[in-house]
Amino acid sequence: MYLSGHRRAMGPTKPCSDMHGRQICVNLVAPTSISAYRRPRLVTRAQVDKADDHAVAVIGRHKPTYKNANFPTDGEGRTYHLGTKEGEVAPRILSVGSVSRALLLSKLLDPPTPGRPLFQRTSSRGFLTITGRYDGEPVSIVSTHMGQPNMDFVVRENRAIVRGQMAIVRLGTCGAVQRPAKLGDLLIAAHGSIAIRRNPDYWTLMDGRESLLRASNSPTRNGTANGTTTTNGNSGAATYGGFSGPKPYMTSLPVPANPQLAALLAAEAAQVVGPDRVVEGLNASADSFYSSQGRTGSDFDDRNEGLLADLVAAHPDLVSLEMETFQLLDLARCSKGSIKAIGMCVALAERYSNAFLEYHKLEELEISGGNAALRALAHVSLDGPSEAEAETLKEREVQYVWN
Ligand code: R1P
Ligand code: URA
Repeated sequence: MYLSGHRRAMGPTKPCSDMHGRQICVNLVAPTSISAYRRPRLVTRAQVDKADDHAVAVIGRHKPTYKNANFPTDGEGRTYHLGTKEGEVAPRILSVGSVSRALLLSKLLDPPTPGRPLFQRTSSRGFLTITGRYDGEPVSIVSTHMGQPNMDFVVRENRAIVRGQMAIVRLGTCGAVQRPAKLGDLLIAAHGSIAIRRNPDYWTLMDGRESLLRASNSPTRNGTANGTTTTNGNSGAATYGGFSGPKPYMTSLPVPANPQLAALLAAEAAQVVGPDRVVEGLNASADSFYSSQGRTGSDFDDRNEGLLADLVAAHPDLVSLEMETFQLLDLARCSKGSIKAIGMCVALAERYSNAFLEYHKLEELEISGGNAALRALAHVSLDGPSEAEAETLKEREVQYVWN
């Protein structure tokens, strides 16, 4: 017997095991009556099995047992979030934001041999990996979803199952922050990337700060006496009437891109869309699409009205603003030389004019950018596995899905 929840808009529950082998309940997307979620009820095994008959999908259920809490993999060696194992992912990876972009760009891969379709796997967390060849070279396309934590999963879990040096190119969408970057251009993070983070301490400490300000009643550095500062720039504190306090948004120092991959990608992109549609510069990756990218509104107290202007003043070469490139370049920088990485984005929004790209143009540019990125990936030089690693791989008889 299992205790079913009573939350609104949820179907019946089904027992399954969590990563520690404990029984937990998960929701089934199945028809249910209103009375089913008014109060907790006991569900029998038979009812659960019956409910399963109607189930359309159960998302997020992990059947396998994971062993190592430090870096969980299942009995087959599949990673916890991406669900792939050694031999299924190529050392050359194209990371894209959405599943639809991954599927679209998989059409650019070399045609699979009859009877051997491209390798495709979707993990229980919705990460899609497609592996095939481009210009004869094994490549994988991975849908990374949104935000820096998802890029962290993609880079670390793929690093764990791929041998030898890797190359990762992100093809995303972004906002164009200033000219010369224009709507529909391909913006390459050749100058690296900075991170922008909303700083909750600014709001946490606001009450104390405002009383200090009232007491001192004096204007502030980079701000105003009523505390509506929108100061930005490198980490550090703003001063409020002589007292230090945090700023609402923090920016990191730049992390570099791989210069070889950046140059290859820029050349390939220029071939595909023309040099006047390719802009190389600095990227900024924010921890939100809204406040930390300087999008304003009246529902929240965001204190970000001056964010974009401050960013541009501090970084004259800033061209693109999105949400993942920083994490990719930062991990590549910390990968002990084992990952070459670069990011390129289609300018989907012009932040200085408020224009937004039409959908059909985006798809065309995703294809152009995809071709350029795949060509750069296929042709960048990478060191293969060490001799010792190659020997171990042979002994373990790893099967490669692209062979
Ligand atoms: C926000 O809409 C998403 O679009 C951008 C941002 O980085 C964020 O992931 O990239 P993708 O189009 O690759 O998802
Ligand atoms: N993606 C972002 O993160 N920002 C934009 O402005 C457009 C796409």
